[in-house]
Amino acid sequence: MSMFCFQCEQTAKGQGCTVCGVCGKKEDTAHLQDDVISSLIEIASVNKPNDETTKFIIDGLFTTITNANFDNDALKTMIKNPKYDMNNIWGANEDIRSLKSLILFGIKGMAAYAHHAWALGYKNEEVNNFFYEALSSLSKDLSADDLLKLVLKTGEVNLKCMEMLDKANTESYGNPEPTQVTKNIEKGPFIIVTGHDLHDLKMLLEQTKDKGVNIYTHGEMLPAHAYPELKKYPQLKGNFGTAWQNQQKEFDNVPAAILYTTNCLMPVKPSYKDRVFTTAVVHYPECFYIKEDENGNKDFSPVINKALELGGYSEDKKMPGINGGETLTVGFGHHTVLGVADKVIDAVKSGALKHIFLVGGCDGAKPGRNYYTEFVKQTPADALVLTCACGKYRFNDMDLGNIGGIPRLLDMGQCNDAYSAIKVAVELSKAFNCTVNELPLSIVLSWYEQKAVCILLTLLYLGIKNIKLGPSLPAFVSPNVLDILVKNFNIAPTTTPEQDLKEILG
Ligand code: FSO
Ligand code: SF4
Repeated sequence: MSMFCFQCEQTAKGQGCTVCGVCGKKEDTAHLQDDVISSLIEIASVNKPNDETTKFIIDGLFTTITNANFDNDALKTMIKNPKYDMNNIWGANEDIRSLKSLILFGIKGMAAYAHHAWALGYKNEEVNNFFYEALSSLSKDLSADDLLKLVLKTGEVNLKCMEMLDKANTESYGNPEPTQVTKNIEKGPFIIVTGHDLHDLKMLLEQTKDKGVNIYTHGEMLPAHAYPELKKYPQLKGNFGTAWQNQQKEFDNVPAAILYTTNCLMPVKPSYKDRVFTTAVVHYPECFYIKEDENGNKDFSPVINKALELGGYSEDKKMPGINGGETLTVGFGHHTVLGVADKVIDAVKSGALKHIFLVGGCDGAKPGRNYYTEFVKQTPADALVLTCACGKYRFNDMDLGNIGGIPRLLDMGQCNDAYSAIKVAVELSKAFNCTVNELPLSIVLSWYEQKAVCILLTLLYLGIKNIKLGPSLPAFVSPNVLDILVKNFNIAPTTTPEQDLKEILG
């Protein structure tokens, strides 16, 4: 075995990548990523929380998330001695390994959210302190019971972290509002911006004012169109392509510059390598990296100049979604949805609205992921579908109609905007004087990488039961740990859309 990684859904044989990553991560890079984590465990164990160390920890964790950093030189700068021996974790009893993996992968996801909030000047002491507590616990000889408590605490703290990021985004850019987004690309120079970082997008929008360069969002950047302080820029035109796993096909020879602000970055093909730019924790060998200066500013002129040089398409181009739709509607965060809460409550009371589904999470390459398209297609006309994260590209270009003026498909935003779905569910449960589990609400998740792990842990911390999880269960959940999840939360793998809908709707 030359490497070991089982942190994401596409892990080899559903067990672990041991020769090279299915994601394209090579053995040497995998070892360096392990070294980043093992040095962070030591750093967290000996240091008292302070801003400089915390930022180093947050970025180090985020760096090792799936599809973010493939650059050995960049990884080497994040490794400090002494290092904890990760084999103590990977070689431990499988339940201990499983619980420690849930904590480690959960805090990697949470670090991504803390990173985005930090970029906007938002920090939370409890969130920051927990990075130290969780990392140092990985080197301790803790019982399964104690580790299980920390697993649920990861979910609890992640809720605070997502709340902080929601506050950071909405206070900086306003509350998302319903907005139609075109999938058509105008002729002329353009930049594709992918990833989750709204602050990077905002800087780019400022720097492309009157430059004759249009901006298209890609993947998880789509919700940006709904924020008043971002949508006001006329050059923010529309959304390019579908979810991350299609990028090698969709970016092939594209006459545009592409900026990655976060994962999910796939190995970059030679046909578009010269136009890929990365920033923050994203690195790829030989691709131009946009640095941050000491004042937190970034100079995106290399990206802008590349877009001008490439010139874009010579004619307007249609790039419909996977179901043929040419527009998407975004902007149904908690503020908008709770703004029509009375309508939703009346519709439930009158029987016009019988069920709410949250179909959220990541997309990925597995053929079985068309489950989510079929599931949403088959939801009955008296049901709402809330969604967030990149898995929605399987169905977000479909017109599902509306119930009493409320669109049946409500896009709440990025994966971190799972916070919005939680807030809406909690408010509805208060209005109906019941628990979230007693609402006519079902959660169907698709997971891929570690942000989905921390969101799942948050849902479990909240005591939410009957979650259906697909397209496969995490390799790092041992049979005994799964047993605990099934007994306490009745979590279940997705089966077929027909069977799951039948079971949910009785
Ligand atoms: Fe997707 Fe990638 Fe947002 Fe993830 S683009 S898979 S869970 O990074 O973070 O949903
Ligand atoms: Fe394998 Fe996923 Fe790890 Fe990549 S991130 S090496 S695909 S488990």
